[in-house]
Amino acid sequence: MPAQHDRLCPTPEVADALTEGKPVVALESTVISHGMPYPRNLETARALEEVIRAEGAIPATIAVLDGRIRIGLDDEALERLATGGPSVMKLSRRDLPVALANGAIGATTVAATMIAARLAGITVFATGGIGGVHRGAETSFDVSADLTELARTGVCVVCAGAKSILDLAKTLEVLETYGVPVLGYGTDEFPAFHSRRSGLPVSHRCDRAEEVAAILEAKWSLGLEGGVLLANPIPEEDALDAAEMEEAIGHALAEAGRQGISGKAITPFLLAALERITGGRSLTANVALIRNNAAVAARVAKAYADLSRKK
Ligand code: PSU
Ligand code: MN
Repeated sequence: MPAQHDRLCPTPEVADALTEGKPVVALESTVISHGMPYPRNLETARALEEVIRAEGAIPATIAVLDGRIRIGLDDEALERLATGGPSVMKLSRRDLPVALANGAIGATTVAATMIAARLAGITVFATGGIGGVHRGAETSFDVSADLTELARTGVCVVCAGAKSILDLAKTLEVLETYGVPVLGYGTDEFPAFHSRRSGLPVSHRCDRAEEVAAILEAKWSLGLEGGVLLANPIPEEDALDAAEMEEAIGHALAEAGRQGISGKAITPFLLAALERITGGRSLTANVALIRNNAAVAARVAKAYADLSRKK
């Protein structure tokens, strides 16, 4: 049963699907408003919903509009998020109450989308890459709230790993400390977003959606709080060369340093810089991997719904 909450506003389709125990996949909106340029962001947002439907699940893109958390967006809402530029707030856990109280328009990060999904009763969420421990965090203390959210909120997040703008080894260490299972989908290695490999192991490999669903069921039936990270590598044909990306990331980080960018602005800044440096190829890869994650998330949501029905 979906939760009732006066700040939550699911579409009738999503509300019905949740009541009937049908598979639903949550999608975030920061990637639309701050992760990709217009019009690719809008095209991608629409395409992700289609991919999820084609797999037999219901998509629910999440954002804050007019003082409410919207679970499932119509095309007009998607367009507002895609074209709003800097007027759209980037909302993580700390920003959610402010945006709601002020009636602002806000795009939810992985952390905030997890919170909203959990409140609505959605268990599977597809994104591109999660936030993590930034390079140099030992002096900047910049660790994304996405990691703390994974520690506390029971949602399965399907991602393509994390970009190596982050320190992936430290990110995995923090996830281990927080007790978050990091499952590799068809891989033993944590993928590095644009490339399939990072050289770092995942905690467990799963080759089928049913295995993932069984782990989710076991974790939550035990009352273990917190999420599960399913790391799904970018398709081989869309992957970019790791050494080339490393060089591009070096340039992007240096540029951020010169301009003194920090805090919540750093991730969007680096994404835009990478796109410029790679002549748009990082964006093409980003679109391909998110689509792939949406399809896998739909399969996991279906497998989990099947398990829940049998209980
Ligand atoms: N990484 C990406 N693309 C993105 C993001 C991260 O490759 O769009 C977004 C996600 O919404 C993620 C957020 O939750 O950035 C992390 O921001 P921060 O590091 O400020 O927590
Ligand atoms: Mn940060």
